[in-house]
Amino acid sequence: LALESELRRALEEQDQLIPYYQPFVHAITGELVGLETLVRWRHPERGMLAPATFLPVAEESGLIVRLDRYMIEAACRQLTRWQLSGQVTTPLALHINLSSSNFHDPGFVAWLTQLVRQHDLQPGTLYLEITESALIDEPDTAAMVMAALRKLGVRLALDDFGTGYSALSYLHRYRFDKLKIDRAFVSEVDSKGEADAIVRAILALAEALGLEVVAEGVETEGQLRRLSEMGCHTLQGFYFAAPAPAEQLDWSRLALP
Ligand code: G
Ligand code: G
Ligand code: NA
Ligand code: MN
Repeated sequence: LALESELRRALEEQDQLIPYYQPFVHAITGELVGLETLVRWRHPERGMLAPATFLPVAEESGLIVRLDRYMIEAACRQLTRWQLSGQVTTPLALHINLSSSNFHDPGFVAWLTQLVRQHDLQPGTLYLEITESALIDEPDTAAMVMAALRKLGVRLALDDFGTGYSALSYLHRYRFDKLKIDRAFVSEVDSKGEADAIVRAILALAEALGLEVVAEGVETEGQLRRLSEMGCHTLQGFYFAAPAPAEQLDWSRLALP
């Protein structure tokens, strides 16, 4: 309960919830092609908190809806700053995690429409990451909201792909733009033959369905090489950069072997 009221307060201030950004890197050119926004809470007494410590409370209390809006707004403002400072001159995929609670929030689409206009966001800039479990509760509402988002030029990424219990039925039922291959597979690419086979199958599926792909959790040069050989060219993971606050982001071409 203490954490809940503290989170409520944090949402009203500007310096407690901090967006961290983790790059997506092009496997061949080393260029930064996208960013995932991940929330951190700089708690005045408890120190820096990871999402796992407070997202459950945010979900249970319903505060997650405000938290997600807070993060979307913060990321859009940051993108504008980067564009004004000349750090971002080419299209960049800005990813934000979206909890399923937003699908039940009747004001969400109107709110986002307003934000897209206000920031003059070009279609294909903003991606919302959704997990399969987010689609389970109210599938029809989710489908309606997703269709409205796509009309706005907001894209949808299926997060943690391959770990849910019915991944393929979700691809069939909903229209996504991008798949994020779960790091459970990526971490074993280059060491276990089965993981290679699964990643190959996911890439073939994505190509057939016209979906973009990001491999998450890339930690080694070997994984980078393997993924690149397989034709998976957008990579995210500690090998390139950990999530970091905006001012610590390294915009230089990330070194590749
Ligand atoms: O950064 P880290 O690995 O600790 O993130 C853990 C999880 O928290 C991720 O799976 C991510 O989906 C979730 N998460 C991080 N930031 C946000 C956010 O702003 N909104 C929502 N809904 N989930 C987030
Ligand atoms: O569920 P989601 O995929 O959104 O979670 C992203 C989480 O993965 C973040 O908490 C982030 O800190 C973490 N992460 C990012 N890159 C790596 C990596 O290379 N290895 C591991 N183990 N975790 C990573
Ligand atoms: Na995510
Ligand atoms: Mn993921």
